[in-house]
Amino acid sequence: MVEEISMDELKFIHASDIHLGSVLHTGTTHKGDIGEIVKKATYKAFSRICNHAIEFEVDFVVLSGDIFDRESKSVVAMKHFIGECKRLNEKGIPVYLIAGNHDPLREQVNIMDLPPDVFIFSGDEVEKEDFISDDGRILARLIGQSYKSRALSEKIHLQYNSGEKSGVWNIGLLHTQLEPGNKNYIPCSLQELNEINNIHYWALGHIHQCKILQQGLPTIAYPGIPQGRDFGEQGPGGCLLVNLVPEKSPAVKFVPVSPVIWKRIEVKIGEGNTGKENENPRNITELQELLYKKARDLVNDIQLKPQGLDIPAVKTENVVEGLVIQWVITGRSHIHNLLQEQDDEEIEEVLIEGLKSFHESRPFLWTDSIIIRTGKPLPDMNIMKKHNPVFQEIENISFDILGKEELQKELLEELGQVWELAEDHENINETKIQLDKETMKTIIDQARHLVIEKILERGGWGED
Ligand SMILES: [Mn+2]
Repeated sequence: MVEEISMDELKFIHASDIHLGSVLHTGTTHKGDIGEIVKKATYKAFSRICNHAIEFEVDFVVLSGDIFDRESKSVVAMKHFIGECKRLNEKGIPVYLIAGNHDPLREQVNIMDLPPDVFIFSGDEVEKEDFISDDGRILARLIGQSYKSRALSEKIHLQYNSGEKSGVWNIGLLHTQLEPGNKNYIPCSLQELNEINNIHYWALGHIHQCKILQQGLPTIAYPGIPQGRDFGEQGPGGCLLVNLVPEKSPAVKFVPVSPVIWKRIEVKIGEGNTGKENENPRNITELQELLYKKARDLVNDIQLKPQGLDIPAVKTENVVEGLVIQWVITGRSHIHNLLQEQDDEEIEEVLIEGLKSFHESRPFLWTDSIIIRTGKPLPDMNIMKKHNPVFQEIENISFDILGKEELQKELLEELGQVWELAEDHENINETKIQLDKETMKTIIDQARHLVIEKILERGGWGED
């Protein structure tokens, strides 16, 4: 589709969904150092993006929407943004940005003046802006359109064809959910993007998870949110460093910048873990010790690349200042009965108490919550299945539901109106419980175990 052309190398940073000025939902108001780190996290993440732009001597910075968190851009967020853009401009680095659904242009004028080399694409039509080299040649053409309101339902990408046949890198900025049926955030598909001529790199925004949807020409990528704000935005966030080299595939690297990382950690205890030291705690003290050891490992070995992302990460100094952790304790263990006898909140309080020293370490580790989802030890499932086919049947049904979409929809109806299977993450109904894949699996696993437990309680499982 895209012609190979001989032109200059180009290097730029692609970031999106900065959500400057939004708060991290850490639950409590933190005092002292942790409070400061949390409060400044989104600002710091953006400053680091700009630091890297300067350090890597990029040609320009591309921001694919939702730079701010609210339409009424807070003056503090705006001031920070302007300061950072000035810093880039002084180094000769321009900024190209589109407004997204969280910071649409509306009709209003900006509450503060922007530095000269910050280009905001129009909200009325698709615009093309040339990036020109010091010696006056056009090196790249940036193509984009801003959101004017909270939704953009036209297929604007169909007008992104640059018309240029060769000699110029074409970069498309698009803030989209990338779903053909989605009317709010530009109905669009991967195939449609591939069919637009001459775009070498699609700089997408809106999805908060870093995803390289396609490598080669064109490369299609979401950088994700640089600083997550809750457990829906787990793992290290960052931006993308993109190198466009003639006659080669674009080289894309992940650059971690999040000061704070959210992470849900499953700690599986009990049966099946007996081989591992200390992973079968017999009482609360041993469970405390196990969590302490896990916390220490987490702090000492922080992963700076999102899980499952298959591009290299730029090696940076350790940028993480803190971890916010939700512990989920699972597994079948004899400790289960002991935990059941106690008040959940009291158990949580005592376990969190055992992790308090990590508030002082850097990076800190803050325990948001501890969820206990343990079960009674069960006889060996394989032996049970051999003796009584009903256990095999139970397993088949639960695997069936996890694999078939129709069955999941049926299950949703059975579960009742408090549950919702939202496809559009921006239009989540806050009064409903989201049935994402992970939650669905947890419910089905728990249901399966409950059924098995009940059968066993009623006496025997066909054991001779
Ligand atoms: Mn968005």
